Amino acid sequence: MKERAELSRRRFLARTLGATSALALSGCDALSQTEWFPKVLGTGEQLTEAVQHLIASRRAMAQEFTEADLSPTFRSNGTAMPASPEYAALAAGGFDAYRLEVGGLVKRPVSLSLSELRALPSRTQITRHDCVEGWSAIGKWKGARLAALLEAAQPKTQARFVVFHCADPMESDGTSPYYESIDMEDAFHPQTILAYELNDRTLPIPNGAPLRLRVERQLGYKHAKYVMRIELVESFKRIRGGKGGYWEDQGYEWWAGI
Ligand SMILES: Nc1nc2c(c(=O)[nH]1)N[C@H]1C(S)=C(S)[C@@H](COP(=O)(O)O)O[C@H]1N2
Ligand SMILES: [Mo]
Repeated sequence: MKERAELSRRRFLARTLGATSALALSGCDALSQTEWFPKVLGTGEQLTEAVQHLIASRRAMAQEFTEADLSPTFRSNGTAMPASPEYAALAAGGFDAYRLEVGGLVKRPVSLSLSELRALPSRTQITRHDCVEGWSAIGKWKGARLAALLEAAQPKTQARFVVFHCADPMESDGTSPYYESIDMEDAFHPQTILAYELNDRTLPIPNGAPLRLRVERQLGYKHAKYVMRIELVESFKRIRGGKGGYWEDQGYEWWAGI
């Protein structure tokens, strides 16, 4: 039974990830191992009750709402159209040429088109977005589970954080693209998705097309829009300002849990 599930899972991933990755998949057993994840869970056994509570609350689900609760419009904040020629070209082509790159501390770097991302296990959720600037909105998001993507890329044991590199430059000279990061606990949380739909429609450009992060127990600025590349790292030391995000480098908290 277990073997069968594993096989079909493998076939699914092989199909999803294309021929090159399929070759690599067949030669390697690591998919079924996801080595470091059980290790993280396993450490719970040696922890005090207080710490276990903390971990349990970190696994808790963010509140979900119903269609009746949806905000009439989901506003855009921050960048509404990335000011880069590369992004403009992608958008002009309906994002057909878009590929999400996943690299850094992974055993199997992957590169996925939007249709490949749509073929990954998905989740749909109606949640409330809270921005530190003092507004909230309830939206319905559909996207690929980040956990499924990471399982395909196989994080190395040293990987501690997932960094999201975005398309929008934050300086007028076209440099310093927006970026954000989360830890593995949030990365593997069931509500953490790479969304390609908002309110049953293709994700609009002002809300982060073609792909934006939803990390539902964190404040708005953690939800990276226009995600182009995902990098697994052990620390933020060598990344930009070293604080794990564009706003974090300007003094915002890295941990924006709510
Ligand atoms: N790439 C990128 N991601 C971003 C931002 C941004 O300016 N660029 N703004 C952040 C902030 S502060 C918020 S509140 C949300 C806004 O998402 P929305 O435009 O869908 O409302 O995106 C976050 N992610
Ligand atoms: Mo925000």
